[in-house]
Amino acid sequence: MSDKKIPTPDAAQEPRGVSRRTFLGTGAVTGAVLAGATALGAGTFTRESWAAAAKEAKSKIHVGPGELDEYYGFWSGGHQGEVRVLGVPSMRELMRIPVFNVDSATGWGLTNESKHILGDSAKYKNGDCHHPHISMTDGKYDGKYLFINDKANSRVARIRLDIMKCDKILTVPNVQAIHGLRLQKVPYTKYVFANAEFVIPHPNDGHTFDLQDKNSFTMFNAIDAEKMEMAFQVIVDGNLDNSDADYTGKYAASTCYNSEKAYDLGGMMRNERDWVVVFNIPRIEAAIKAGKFINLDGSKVPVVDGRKVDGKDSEFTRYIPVPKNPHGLNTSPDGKYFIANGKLSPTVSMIAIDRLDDLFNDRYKDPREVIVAEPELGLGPLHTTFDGRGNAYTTLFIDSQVVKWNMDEAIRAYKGEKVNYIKQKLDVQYQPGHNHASLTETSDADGKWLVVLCKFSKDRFLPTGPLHPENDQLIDISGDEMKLVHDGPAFAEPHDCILARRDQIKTQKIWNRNDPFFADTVARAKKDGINLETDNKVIRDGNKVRVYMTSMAPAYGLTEFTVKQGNEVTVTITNIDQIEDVSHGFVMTNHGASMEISPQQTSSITFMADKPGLHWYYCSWFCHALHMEMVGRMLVEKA
Ligand code: CUK
Ligand code: CUA
Ligand code: CA
Repeated sequence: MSDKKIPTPDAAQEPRGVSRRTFLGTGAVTGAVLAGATALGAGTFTRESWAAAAKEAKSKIHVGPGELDEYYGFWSGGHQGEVRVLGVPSMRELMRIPVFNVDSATGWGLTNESKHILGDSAKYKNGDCHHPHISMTDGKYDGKYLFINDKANSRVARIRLDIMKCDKILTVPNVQAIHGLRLQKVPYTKYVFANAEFVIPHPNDGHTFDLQDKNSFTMFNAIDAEKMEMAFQVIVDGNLDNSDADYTGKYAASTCYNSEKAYDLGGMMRNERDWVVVFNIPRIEAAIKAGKFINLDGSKVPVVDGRKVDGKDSEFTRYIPVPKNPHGLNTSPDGKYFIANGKLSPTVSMIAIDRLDDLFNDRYKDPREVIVAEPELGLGPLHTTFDGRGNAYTTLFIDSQVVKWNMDEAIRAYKGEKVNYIKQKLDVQYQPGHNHASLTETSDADGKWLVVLCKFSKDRFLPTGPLHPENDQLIDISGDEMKLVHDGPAFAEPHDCILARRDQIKTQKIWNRNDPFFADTVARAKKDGINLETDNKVIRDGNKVRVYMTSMAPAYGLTEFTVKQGNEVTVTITNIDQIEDVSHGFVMTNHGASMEISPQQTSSITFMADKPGLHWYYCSWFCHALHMEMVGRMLVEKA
């Protein structure tokens, strides 16, 4: 592998004279396990061709002042813990939605409303999100919710797309590291499928390090999307990485890279094949309905066992051997295939979904009979996306390329026909993980734009010190040839994104006063006898002081209130402005308190009045010519 010749951009693209291949030294690291990969030319670059391409690209992605983008993009914020909203093709960042993090501007993680949503997990200030997915009806985005996983603290969050705020967070019990997340597509998103990556002992009470024991396992999890409660869990062999669901509502599938259940790197690469595990959702539902389930380690969630016993399959699962440490799992938008991306094998494996009924009815001698093609694409295939015209686009992490290939031709080649299923290889900069084509997860896949999320940006942007941004590249796939049109720096580390047509997302312009987002606060005010839209009052309840006020540009309803040192103060503000875009804020200086109050929203925050003295509070969102003057004072009297 190490002698494979990779064409590199000219010196202008390689200002520090480092080739990307020597830069990562990947040949040396993975050469042994990747032997047998094909080497295909990637095209060559000249200064002129880059300049010409750049000019053409500019005209494609230019969204002029005042014009709107065609697509919403929702980007995972990786281990930064948030979701970012981008416009595509301009790649302009429109909004950030805090989820598994603390956000100073909106007060997420600080306000009572957000802490209520964070629940038990409010104690965690970190998160690691990977996979944002939009709810569907009949295999098309319905624009209602976006779901995202938190690998770091084993959570799944839901974002309401009408207000672009997180409204539910669930910690999945008895597992570690929720990684893969996908939604049921058909008939609608009843379940969020979220798989846990790491094998742990059960009960995990400190009694053992032993992962080979039969009581050490991980689970595939289904969450009721509407209630955001656990629906069921399935014990599996090996571990689980990424998942997807089919277009019949019957099957979901996950990749497993650690069939070895190994503790060490070498061990996890020991087997030539790991597997894709397929879940039969109706059979699991039927077993649970019939009461044939167990509960695990003090949780009430129904659990079924999807492991093999003495080599015999359970009724719930089938294990399809695929090479080697597979990573991404992607359903083609025609509903025909699950595609497992080989990672340590240069191949992807195409599983025919219409053979899964027969697989579950034990009509095949070898479970690999459901595999209809295993095309060789290049080094380090991680994720595949689709244009709806029969082509697939797979990221090659090690080759730093996206390869476009044709699915039907790959199937013909697998049958022995001489056909070159590879259409094009395009260099990306550098080391791509996920890629995502517009509407690819739905039957609407429209083959217009492809976003490629590169893990390394190296020389593509002005240097920012030892920590580099990632590079989210936009590729035009509307023609026969893929064309790179934009480099977009992104902070830690998007992993994945999703694109929806702008007409598929419908947002509210201002808050509805009956919104459940702040219903608890409204209920508490009611108990205090407060009319939130009109009252400016201080309620004293022992050591607790509840301050209610309105806000209307450029003034708070209360500009002075007095508390005693040691009081726990809750400030509740209702923004009675009805004008779109007039958001106010509330910051109590030197108290760590900050929040957003958008038009018709009620927000509240609680802090300790521990310092005697006069303390100013001010509006933090620029709302009016007299925004600086939108202030008030809290007097804290000595105890
Ligand atoms: S994973 Cu990061 S590149 Cu978490 Cu979807 Cu594949
Ligand atoms: Cu209100 Cu600034
Ligand atoms: Ca393995």
